[in-house]
Amino acid sequence: MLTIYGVYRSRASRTLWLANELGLSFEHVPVIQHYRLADPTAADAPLNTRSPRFLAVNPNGHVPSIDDDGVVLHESLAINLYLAKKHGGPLAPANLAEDGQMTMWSLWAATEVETHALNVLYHRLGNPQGAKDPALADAAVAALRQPFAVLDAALARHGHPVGGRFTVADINLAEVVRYAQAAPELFEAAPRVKAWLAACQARPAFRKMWEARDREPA
Ligand SMILES: N[C@@H](CCC(=O)N[C@@H](CS)C(=O)NCC(=O)O)C(=O)O
Repeated sequence: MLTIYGVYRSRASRTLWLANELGLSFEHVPVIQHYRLADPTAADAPLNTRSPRFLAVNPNGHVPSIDDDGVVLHESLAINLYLAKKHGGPLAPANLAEDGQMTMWSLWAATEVETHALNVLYHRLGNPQGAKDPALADAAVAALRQPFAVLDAALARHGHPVGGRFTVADINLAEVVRYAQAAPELFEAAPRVKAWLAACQARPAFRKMWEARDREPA
């Protein structure tokens, strides 16, 4: 049995989307970020990233985590690579070269894009008024121009980052690039990235994840 820990409004969305793509049945345990609660230690607090019961699963205190018949994994992008490879099919690497490319793009998303993209999200959209720093958002947009050009060029070659088809690499990349959507100027300058992300987000498995996310309290 596969258990996925983490609310939809977290990086667990990546794994929940992938699980939908693969048609997996799973138990969803909606662990919420502790900082979204007034008192995460209160007796009646919902299961959160500081709950002892969750820390026993992931001592890092972050979501997502999975327990796949005793295989306990953390790190959203690594979880997705593992599940794709375990279940095979078109989402998974067809050979070692594709495996390397999928790992490369996933690490690229985490190291070259994610921090800047989150700064765009928080400082243009997510943070409350007064905690938004427009200069920080603009600096993040500037830092993302080069990675967006790199991804745009890769998509120009094959339509997808790996193998000329939709794979787990698309999911891992799309879920990180999504955070920068509050900067339309980045997407106007990288039209293939814009079209590719729209196609990723039009997939029924993404829509199913997003609708469940919308049903969760903000
Ligand atoms: N690199 C990790 C980051 C995990 C992470 O920071 N998750 C956030 C939610 S999106 C979290 O659990 N925050 C709650 C906390 O730090 O208590 C991954 O990709 O899984």
